Amino acid sequence: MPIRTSVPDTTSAIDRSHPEFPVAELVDEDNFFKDHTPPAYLPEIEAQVREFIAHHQTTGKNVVLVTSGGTTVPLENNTVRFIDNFSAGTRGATSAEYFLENGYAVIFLHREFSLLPYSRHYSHTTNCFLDYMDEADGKIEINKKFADEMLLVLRKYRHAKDSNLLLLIPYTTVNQYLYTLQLISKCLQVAGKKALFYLAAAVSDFFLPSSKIPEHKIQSQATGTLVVNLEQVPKFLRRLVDSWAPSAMIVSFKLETDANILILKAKGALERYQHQLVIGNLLQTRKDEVVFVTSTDERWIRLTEEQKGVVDIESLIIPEVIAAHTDWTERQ
Ligand code: PAZ
Repeated sequence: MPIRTSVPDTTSAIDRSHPEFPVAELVDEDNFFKDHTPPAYLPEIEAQVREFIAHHQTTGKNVVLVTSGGTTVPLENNTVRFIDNFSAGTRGATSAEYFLENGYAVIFLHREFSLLPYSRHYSHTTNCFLDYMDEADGKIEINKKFADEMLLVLRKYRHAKDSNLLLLIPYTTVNQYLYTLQLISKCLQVAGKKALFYLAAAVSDFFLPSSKIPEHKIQSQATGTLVVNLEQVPKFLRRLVDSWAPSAMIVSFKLETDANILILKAKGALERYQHQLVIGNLLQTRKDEVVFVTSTDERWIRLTEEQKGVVDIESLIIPEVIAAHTDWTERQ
């Protein structure tokens, strides 16, 4: 087995439970946008998103916004150091593939350099991409062991690209994420209930406001120890539900590490933000089981022992989410 340094050591972790935070007041969110400048490239993204959505108004496809990967919190403006989280974007990239397979057009808002739909099969794996290739008669070819599966992935990838079904939008910092999420949500308003939000990104709860970020690399000689006072990121889900995307169906994820509080926290999120569905998962078992929590129901989706490590749990999650979207659309 290869050594995986990115897997957190959950057995020796110390429990320092921290309290629940209040929902952000609207003023917190207004202040966030007042105090933080939008990324300079935002108008370019707006043009791409508007064009993509306009195109799918003509194809009649439902459009899903999939958010994926983890946000960073820079500690310096010329960023040498930043706070990050574990998410590689597996959930988001895999889910995007199953949405595409099930007829949706996908806006994929992802952490730059995290996993992408289709290429995820060959990047960030324990194999180097060169391991998928062989040399034969002085020419390069795909290793026969991988060729059939690769052809299937290639076909799906080409179809998504050639039919303009997948729009890749990157972010890195939490500031970029929030500005871009707000922008895409507002652009998606024209799609009404045909728009679906599938918020799988791991968004930082804490950040360093721009007013407190030093311009240059923090000097260790000057500081000795480094004390960083982070502030709470306003919870934007309420704003998303109320005003950025009032006609869309919204699915959020809730990640916990303590199984005893997962359902409680998922229900809490649903009550607070009044959206349609929370998918709960535990860090330790997220690839094998998730729980769907709605205002009336909680239901586990689990891989069987034989399926573990072989089947993507997203192949079970996405059809269920789509069924819920269809059902919800019909009831509106
Ligand atoms: O990227 P990944 O597949 O390793 O992890 C996915 C996940 C656990 C980040 C996602 O399923 C999730 O729960 N996102 C929301 C996290 C949260 O803010 O609670």
